[in-house]
Amino acid sequence: MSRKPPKGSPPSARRRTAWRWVVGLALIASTAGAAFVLTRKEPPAPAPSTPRPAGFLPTKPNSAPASAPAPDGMVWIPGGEFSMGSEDPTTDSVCGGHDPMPDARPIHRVYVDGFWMDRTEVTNEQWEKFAQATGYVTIAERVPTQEEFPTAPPENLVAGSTVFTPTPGPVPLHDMFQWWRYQTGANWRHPEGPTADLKGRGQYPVVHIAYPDAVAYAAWAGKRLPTEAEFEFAARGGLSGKTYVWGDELKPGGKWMANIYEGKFPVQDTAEDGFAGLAPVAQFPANGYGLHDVAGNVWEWCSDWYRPDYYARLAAGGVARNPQGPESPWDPSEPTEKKRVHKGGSFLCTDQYCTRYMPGTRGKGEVTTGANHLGFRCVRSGAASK
Ligand SMILES: [Ca+2]
Ligand SMILES: [Cu+2]
Repeated sequence: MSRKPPKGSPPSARRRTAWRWVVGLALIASTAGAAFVLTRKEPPAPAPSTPRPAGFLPTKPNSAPASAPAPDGMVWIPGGEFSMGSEDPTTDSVCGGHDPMPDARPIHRVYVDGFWMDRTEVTNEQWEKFAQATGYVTIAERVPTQEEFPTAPPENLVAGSTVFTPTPGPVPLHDMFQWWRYQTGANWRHPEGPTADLKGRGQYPVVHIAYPDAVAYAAWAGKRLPTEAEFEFAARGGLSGKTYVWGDELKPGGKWMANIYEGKFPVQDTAEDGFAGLAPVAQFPANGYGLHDVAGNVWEWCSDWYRPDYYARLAAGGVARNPQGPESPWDPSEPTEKKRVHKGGSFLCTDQYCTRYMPGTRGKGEVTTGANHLGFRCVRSGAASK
């Protein structure tokens, strides 16, 4: 097993604060290798108490239609029973790409109630309305205090966020700090740093959003964040066990279906899909449920805590009904960080490094850490479960 850092996610932290100062630590953690630790230290899966499917079974959507007209900008996701997770990448059907993903196995049966989901990622324009209406200040905009970080040198207590920067030439892909930097003054209004602005970017997904920021927006909008199971049910669009949210072919009919990364990672994005970096929302075809960008563009927050062994625990209990995630977070590669699940991958996803734009895969992120490839969308419970 090769040694790899967590794929696709920015360096953790409250690292955002004393980022440069703790980078050394995180670096040790990441080069120690998430994959290595996962395979070595993950507790064995509990013995299944009921027989469970060895692979993907058909999705059985609920037949009940939506009980009300769709809220503005949302679509009805019928809910139902489906198979969640990724194939073992050593088998023919490589759902996880070239990247071993023990945390996305075993494939297990899950049932979710029907719900409404935003058709697109939350945009800058939508976030601006929220910020104007409420005066909400995101975590990336707040100056970290000495109280929060008693041991950090005062000069490191600066507001900012994590920004992707292409490298001048090819680099070994085991060290994400080569292409992630802590950028002073980066936040949703200034995605690449103080000199960047949102002119012409109203329809781009809002980025540099930490988990509590997304929760605050959702509450204001009368919505909530999706659970991981809801996100995956919705992203699969009624299909089962397909590699991509649109099917098994990366480019059906030669057409790109998502904003991901082409060219040599992380040196140059050749933008064959039309976009180097972020794209405005809904530039690619919707999936089977009418959702755009549930693969690629920006990672999206889910409400579940992250644990690598959660799927194994669920699989042991038969069909999991409306799972809400484990009671507490645990990431063996950074055991002191509290992480929640990210889904959907981003404009940085590529077969060369991270294939987690595939629907059965999982991302994770420390809750106060934003980045310029991380956003969210909201859901609203259906009438039945209100
Ligand atoms: Ca792209
Ligand atoms: Cu990725």
